[in-house]
Amino acid sequence: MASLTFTELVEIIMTPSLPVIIIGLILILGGPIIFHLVLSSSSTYTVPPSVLLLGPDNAGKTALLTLFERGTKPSSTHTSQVSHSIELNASTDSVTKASFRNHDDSTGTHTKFFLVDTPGHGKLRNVAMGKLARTEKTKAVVFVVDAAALGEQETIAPTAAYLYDVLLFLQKKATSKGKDKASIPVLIAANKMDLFTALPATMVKTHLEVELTRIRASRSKGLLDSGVGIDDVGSEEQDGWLGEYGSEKFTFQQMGEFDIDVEVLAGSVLTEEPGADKWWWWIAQRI
Ligand SMILES: Nc1nc2c(ncn2[C@@H]2O[C@H](COP(=O)(O)OP(=O)(O)OP(=O)(O)O)[C@@H](O)[C@H]2O)c(=O)[nH]1
Ligand SMILES: [Mg+2]
Repeated sequence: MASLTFTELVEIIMTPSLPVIIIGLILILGGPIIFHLVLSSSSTYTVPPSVLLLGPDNAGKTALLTLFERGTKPSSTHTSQVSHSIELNASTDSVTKASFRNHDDSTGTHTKFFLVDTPGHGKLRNVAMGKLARTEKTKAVVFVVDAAALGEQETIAPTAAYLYDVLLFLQKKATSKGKDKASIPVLIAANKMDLFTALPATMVKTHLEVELTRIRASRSKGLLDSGVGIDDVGSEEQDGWLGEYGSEKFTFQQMGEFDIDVEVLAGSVLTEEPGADKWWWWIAQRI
């Protein structure tokens, strides 16, 4: 057996016998499957995560995307009518911390991700919500608001209404049973802090919470006031309720029940101070 010559070996392989046929079949059929598994598990073949820029029109989404893309403040932007996505690299290394200006990705570890700009106009809301519903691998949502205009009722009402829809969508996604179940964190980027009318982050937060509470009450059609107890309410009504069911006031903290982290951070696209570094850092930590 030990002195098996080459011709003898070839003879054994070429003789049609059951083991040889079985091994041959396994190689032919299993090869492509193994090859596929190896390829699909390697990182080069996976789609980078996405971060969605949402928020009403004129909030500064496109300006922010341009700043992150070029590293310099944008000169002018137009109202967006379509979604636009760019590829960026973020790093959580302390050296390159918060530096979207540093486009040199030779140092440290970087994570590639897509930043997706959406149109904010109410008539194009379906485009943005469609992106939210369809974009696979959405890792985070950045909801940009104009903090300088948020003190006015004409701005806060539509802004909060949009935010309500986004948070409710994410809440449903977090409680869904399907395989697309996910808890996506939300950053409320309080933009335009350079303007003197800008509300500080804490006020942006409370103003939005008050308005979201109002919207929640009106959308529940006064259900709780009508004498129907919480226990009598069907699951359908509960599904449309944002945050802790039956609570009097909505707070962003209630989204924690669904593992959804909501944070409000102040900044500005057009000036260095306070700048957009905090937002970049927030994104870098979540992708
Ligand atoms: N003062 C000030 N103005 C800003 C800031 N960021 C953006 N803007 C201005 O706000 C306006 C709207 O910015 P965009 O980026 O076009 O707004 P958008 O959110 O993309 O709006 P839509 O595309 O309509 O949804 C532009 O004139 C910007 O120059 C900021 O931090 N400070
Ligand atoms: Mg835009």
